[in-house]
Order: sequence, then C-alpha cells, then structure tokens
Amino acid sequence: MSGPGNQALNINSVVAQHGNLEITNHGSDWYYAVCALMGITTLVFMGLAFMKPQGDRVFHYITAGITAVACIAYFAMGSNLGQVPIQAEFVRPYSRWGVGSAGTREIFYARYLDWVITTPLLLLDLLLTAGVPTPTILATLLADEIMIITGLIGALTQTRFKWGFWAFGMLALFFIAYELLFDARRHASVLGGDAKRTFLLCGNFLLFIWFLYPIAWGLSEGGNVIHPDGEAVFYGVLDILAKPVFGILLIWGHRRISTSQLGLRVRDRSHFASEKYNPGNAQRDGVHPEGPGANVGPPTGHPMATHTNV
Ligand code: RET
Repeated sequence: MSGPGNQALNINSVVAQHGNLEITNHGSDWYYAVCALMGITTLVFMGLAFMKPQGDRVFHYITAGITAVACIAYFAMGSNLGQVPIQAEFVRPYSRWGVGSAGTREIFYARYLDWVITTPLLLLDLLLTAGVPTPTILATLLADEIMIITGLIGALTQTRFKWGFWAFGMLALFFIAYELLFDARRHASVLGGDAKRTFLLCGNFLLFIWFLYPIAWGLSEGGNVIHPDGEAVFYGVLDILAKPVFGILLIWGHRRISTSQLGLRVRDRSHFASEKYNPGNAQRDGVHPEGPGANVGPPTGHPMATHTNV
C-alpha cells in the first residue's frame, strides 16, 4: 500500500507477525497525536522554567523531563515499535470488540520503560511539594518501581500467572496510596498554605487517575478484552491526564511557592559565586568555601558577590 498519510505500519511491517492482534492506522495516528502533545508541553514547561529564578525551577525541570520521555515512548508506539507479540491467555474469536486473532496480541513494553522512568518523577514532584523526608520518598519510589516492573512481567506472561504479578502491583499501588493519603498529607499540613493546597489537589487527582491504570491493564494486556486501538485510547487519555494535565496543575500551584519554603536547598549559580567570594555566607550555611583548613581571607569584592543568600 502506498500514497500519502501515515505509513508507519507499512514501513515497520517487517516486525509484524501474521495474525497478531495489532494497532491499525487509527491507533498509530492517535499515538502520534499524543506524542506531539507531550512534545509541546515539554517546550511549554521549559519556557515557564526560564521565567523563574534558577533556584526555583526544579519542579519545571522534573515535569518537563516526564513529558519528554513520554514523547519518545509515544513516538515508538505510533511507529508500532517497542512492542512484542505475546500469546493471549484468553483468545476471543467471537468478541464484539474485534480482538479475534491467531492468539497473539502486541504488548507495548515501551509503555513500561516510559513509566519506570516517569512515574517515580511524578511522585517526586508530589512528595517534594509535601516536604516528605527523604527515606519516605525512597520507600515510595521503590514501591512504584515494583508496581511498574510487576505490571511489565505480567503483561509479558502468557498464562494465568500474569494475574499474580498484577496482584503484586496492586499491593504496591496500595502502599503508595497509603503514603500519599496519610504520611505525605500530614507533612503537607505542617507546611500549610500553597504547598498544602497544591499537594491536596494534585495528590487526589493523581490517585484517582492511577487507580484506573490497573483496570486498563485488565482489559488489554491482562484479559485481552479490548482491541489494541482501544488500549491506545484508554492509556493515552490516562497518560494525558497523568502527565500534561497533572503537570500544569502542579506548576500552577507552585507559582508562589519557593523551593526554600519546602525545606529544599537548591543552589543556583549566583549562590555559588557568593559562597566563594563571601566566605561569611558559606560559613553561616555550614559549608566551608575552600574545603577544611583553608586560609580564607576577607571578601574580595568580586562583582558576582553582590547576591546575598536569603
Ligand atoms: C499496572 C499493572 C499492575 C498493577 C498496577 C498497575 C498500575 C500502573 C500505574 C501506572 C501509572 C502510570 C502513569 C503514567 C504516566 O504517564 C502496572 C498497570 C497497579 C498506576 C501515571
């Protein structure tokens, strides 16, 4: 087949397996559309970052990283790549949803590679906003990695054992939900103000969306109930809500929050300069500018030292 339009499926048909249940051109178009959206939001988040002082950009950078990774994953999926045919546990030749096939279904492992990078960053966005201590952040991110990896192994499993992995993933998701609903919420309340408000809005939104993912999995990689095009739309809508929409809410919530308010110490270049040339500041911060035992003279009056640390 030739002619104008989306040729991705034809060009990459070398990886196709006869009778495998795969996305059609509609699915491919949709994946490319989400790819473009993720790319555009990355540029927007980067643009907004440059309007903030250097020390207050960390949330912009994390969020832009999330949509940038998703943009690449969606490019892969639109191109029908980053996928592998897997024998379905339930072959449904007479399904109303058009999933009848030789028995294999394409499983996009690219999705999980995206999530394994981006879901910890989403949680980091949220947990830093709530002022959660580092050990709790690490425990929550570990549960998140377990959730995604078990989801991937389950998706690649051909027998009913796949549901065992799904169950482990659910346990991990419940742990994350507990951390957000009880632990992080308490820390956010201590901070109060905009940080608390932003955490509550984004946290509740995130949890609601995240609990829909295992349902999408059960209908696609798990139960083989909906067609890969339907899977594309289901996960695509969820990913748009979980990344660009969540990101906009979070960045907007941070418009009046400074990182130091959250107990974060982010040094920007001006701070660096003032430490070096205003040893008094560095000593006050507990950092010796020239290392231990250095013979530090009076401030040199370097032009970059005009910034003070507040
Ligand atoms: C799986 C299957 C195993 C059980 C559970 C899952 C949950 C996945 C989630 C994914 C979130 C992805 C996001 C992507 C952003 O674009 C792996 C589907 C619980 C919650 C937020």
